[in-house]
Amino acid sequence: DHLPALLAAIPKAELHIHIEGSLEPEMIFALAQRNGVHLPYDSIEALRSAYAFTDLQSFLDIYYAGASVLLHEQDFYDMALAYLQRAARDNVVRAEIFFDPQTHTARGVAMETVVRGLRRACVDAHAQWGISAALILSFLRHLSEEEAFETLEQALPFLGEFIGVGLDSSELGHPPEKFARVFARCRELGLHVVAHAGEEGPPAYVWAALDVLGAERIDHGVRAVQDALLMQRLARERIPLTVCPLSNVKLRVFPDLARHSLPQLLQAGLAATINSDDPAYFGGYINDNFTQTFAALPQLDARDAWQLAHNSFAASFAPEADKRAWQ
Ligand code: ES4
Ligand code: ZN
Repeated sequence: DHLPALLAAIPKAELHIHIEGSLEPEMIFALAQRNGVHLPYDSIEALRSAYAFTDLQSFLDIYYAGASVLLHEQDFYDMALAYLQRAARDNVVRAEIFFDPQTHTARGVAMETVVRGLRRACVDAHAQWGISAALILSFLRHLSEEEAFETLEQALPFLGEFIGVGLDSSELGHPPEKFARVFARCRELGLHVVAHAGEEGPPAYVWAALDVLGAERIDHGVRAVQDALLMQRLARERIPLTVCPLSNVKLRVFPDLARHSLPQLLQAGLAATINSDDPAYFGGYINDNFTQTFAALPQLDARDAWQLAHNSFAASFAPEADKRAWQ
């Protein structure tokens, strides 16, 4: 069967990756040592064995603890460069990378430290491996809209350094409406707008992400299959969904890959893409997501693979000339 080799070799864009979720346990321990940060785990193995998630919140608690080792510009640079090198190996030619500034500014790390380190990695990765990379600032939805506005204020000096904003963290109880005004301001500033919706939350959160926030893409969105009218709209308007199959199984959105909604999404003509979300925590980078998903769902074939890769470029915020060249 040649499908796994094809899936690995196809050039693709990764549109849903949290850079803090690319921190491998080895790098968490190395940075903890370098920065003198105490970790509540005795070893790399002890940390890895804590990666037994039952839902989104149980993951987020460990993910935020892991990010506590990031203090200096060089830490953010090392993390992002390692991800981009690994992504280039998977034939990712374009990466649009989420970062969570509030996770760091809350610990006294300056916005400038975060953005400078991540941007320098994007520039160097492009020079070394030809990969095109851009940043998306993501607001934490479990925090207040006022805190999101403060974060936007801190990011204004760096408007040229990121291409858009997103919304992540604990979904249930934190609907898109909570951030209507800050997202309106972001749109006025000319930023692209995306939002996590329909991961653990209901289809109503996907509607609100589109109608209240003006989201151009929906991150996850896999619960849209529960709403036929929503499916029609997503298909008609070609609104991309950045799907993360291994994440969805680890966080129990689906019991296993064989019962993932991706085939239904593609069948309905939606612009779905495959992404890794938090590869260090969910057991695989983007090609692992492709190969394991296709192995579990035999109805997916080579044409679906080309469609998914095509969708990833069509959905990207890269310059149109680049998108044409990649497609
Ligand atoms: C996330 Cl899987 C997921 N969902 C929501 N927020 C997140 N932040 C990092 N990974
Ligand atoms: Zn995500």
